[in-house]
Amino acid sequence: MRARTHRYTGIKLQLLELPPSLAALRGRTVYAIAATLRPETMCGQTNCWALPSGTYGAFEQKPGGDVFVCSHRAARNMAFQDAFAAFGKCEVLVERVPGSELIGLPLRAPLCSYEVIYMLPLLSIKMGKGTGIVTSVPSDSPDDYAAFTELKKPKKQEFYGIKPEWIEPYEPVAIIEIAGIGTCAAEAMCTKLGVQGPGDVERLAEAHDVVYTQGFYKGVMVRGEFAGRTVQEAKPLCKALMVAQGSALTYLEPDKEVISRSDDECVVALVDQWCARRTRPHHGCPARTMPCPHHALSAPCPARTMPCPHHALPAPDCPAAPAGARRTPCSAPRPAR
Ligand code: ANZ
Repeated sequence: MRARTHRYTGIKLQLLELPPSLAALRGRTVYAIAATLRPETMCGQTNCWALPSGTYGAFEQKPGGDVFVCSHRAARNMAFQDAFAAFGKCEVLVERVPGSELIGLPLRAPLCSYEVIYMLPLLSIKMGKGTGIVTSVPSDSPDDYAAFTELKKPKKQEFYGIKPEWIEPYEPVAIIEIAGIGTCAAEAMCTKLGVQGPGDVERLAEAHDVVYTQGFYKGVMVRGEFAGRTVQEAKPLCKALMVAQGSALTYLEPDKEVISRSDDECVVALVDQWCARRTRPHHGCPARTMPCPHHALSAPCPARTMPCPHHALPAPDCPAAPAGARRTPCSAPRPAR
């Protein structure tokens, strides 16, 4: 089984109030970190989701600095990617932050069209994916649209103990126009396919595939800093903007659970490591190193480190690599010699 990596953007949603478990952190800047693969959709946020039965932690970015609330698993991955003061270590300020305590907290979210949004419950959150906190864009995510629409029902609000003011003033925001579908593609596809609600997994999966694919290839931004640009253009621009503002970070994690021989759960670590492919090309000559795809040289990249052939990530010291790239993230085992 070969694991790949997911490169998430961790969106920093500032907690404007602290729950009882975080009371000792009063006066500190505390962020819920939501993992997304769609940074270009952040101007469409209407709320954030947490798992009420989930357990989160609070982690200090550096001594006296900002505090991140996310799953322990995500914090461990981040710790091996220079997100915290010491490589490989996360300073746990609060071990147990119950998801139920996060529900109803007001948040300030980057690039969001609403000044304040609220944390709401979502039962389909997987604690083994991303940070366990998900920012909600009902205009372009069918899953968010179905869950958001469900929580607009007074009976559901009563059931989950949700105050109407946490959801009623909020509506999906038109942010991307997709030719043939329109703006608010999630609503359009859920209606077209007759999605019955958040539990209608099959139809939601179909809507998800259509909205994601069509949005990626045909979508044009109609709101925000990059209005007029295609989704493909806006994606890296929005991400870079938020990272430059300090309102987001990039982090990677394995796309599936990887357990080592010592029975530890593996993380993605930024390490000074050369990944060399030793497979034989078709003409039978052993290939010792990979040429750098940026330079398209037949010899190895002149830079200090090589791109990892498992993940095809750019060489950090390669002139074509994005600014800030330092080391080669690689979660794959070294090829056998
Ligand atoms: C904002 C957003 C906007 C998202 C948008 C999607 C569409 P997939 O969809 O499988 O490729 N996500 C992140 N962590 C999650 C978790 N622990 N449990 C459930 N869902 C989670 O995965 C990427 C998307 O899954 C992420 O991007 C996040 O929702 C959701 F128009 O963020 B997205």
